[in-house]
Amino acid sequence: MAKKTQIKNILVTGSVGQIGSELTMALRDKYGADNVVAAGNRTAPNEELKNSGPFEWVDVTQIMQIVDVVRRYDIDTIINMSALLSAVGERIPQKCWDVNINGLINCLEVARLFELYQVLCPSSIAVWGDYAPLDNTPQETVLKPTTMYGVTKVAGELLCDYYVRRFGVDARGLRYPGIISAETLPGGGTTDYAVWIYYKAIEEKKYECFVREDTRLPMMYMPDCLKGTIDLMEADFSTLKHHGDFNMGSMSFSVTELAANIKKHIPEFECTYVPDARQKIADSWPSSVDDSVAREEWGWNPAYDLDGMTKDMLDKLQKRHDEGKLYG
Ligand code: AKB
Repeated sequence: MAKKTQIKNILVTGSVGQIGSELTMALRDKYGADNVVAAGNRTAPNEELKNSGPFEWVDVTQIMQIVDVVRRYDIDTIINMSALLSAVGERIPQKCWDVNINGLINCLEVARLFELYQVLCPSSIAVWGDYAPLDNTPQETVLKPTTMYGVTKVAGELLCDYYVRRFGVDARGLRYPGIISAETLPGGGTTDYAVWIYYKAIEEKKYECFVREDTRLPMMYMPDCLKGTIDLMEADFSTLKHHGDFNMGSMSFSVTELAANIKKHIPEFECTYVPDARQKIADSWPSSVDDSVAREEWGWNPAYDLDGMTKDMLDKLQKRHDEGKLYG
């Protein structure tokens, strides 16, 4: 079997999720609908995802299910978006480990055995915890997460780097901040409040936020997330000194600032605060990250700021609300 040398046929696991669904559509636009296989496990795909290209059921913890799709579609690149996020991971930590780590090592093993071109698996700001500087968190610093999700993301980064060094597998990853988008709702994360606030502002003109008003976390708008992910996928491997762990910054704001930004468009909007268990998770994460390494090594350069994102989010959600399909 010859080693695959380019991106041609892509498998996106976890394609039904918030990022996976939009990433699949962006990749279908770029690489051709038939060349991007969307895979999900249990949650049904929406009509657009199902009807725009191939869809397969794949449980990433079952390596033979990955092998089967890789063989049938001659896959060269796996984008592993399957993951349990921080809040749900605290409820079922063993399952979080199973999906996030056994699922990832299965993708890496398939890449090694079938000599695939590349595996990309996102990491997260959840890799940090106690002892890391919380402002402008550097690329290289202490990784001591306090959640199972964070533990799996640190282990996942190390696994990717190990497969690069030990087996020559091209494995890449970026530390996503909270991702904000208007298409597919997020599920099970701590940063989900930054998406729900927009939906509720349109629907009810009020939102009860599950973290304190002074909570400040790194965030990013989906178009930047898609662009950054595809740019890293397409970067020349020989220019990369890092592999599975690129810091990726964009914007950073407190909930008070986010609510005030929405109020500029919807003056009657009111946000109230009832912090729950997710506050502790948010408090363990940085407020901003230093992404100079990603900028240097593969040209990372986000386009959106808070004003631009808020306008775009509210325009999109208002249009859907007016058509009676805010939630799809
Ligand atoms: C979460 O909140 O768990 C995720 C993340 C920051 O990785 N959105």
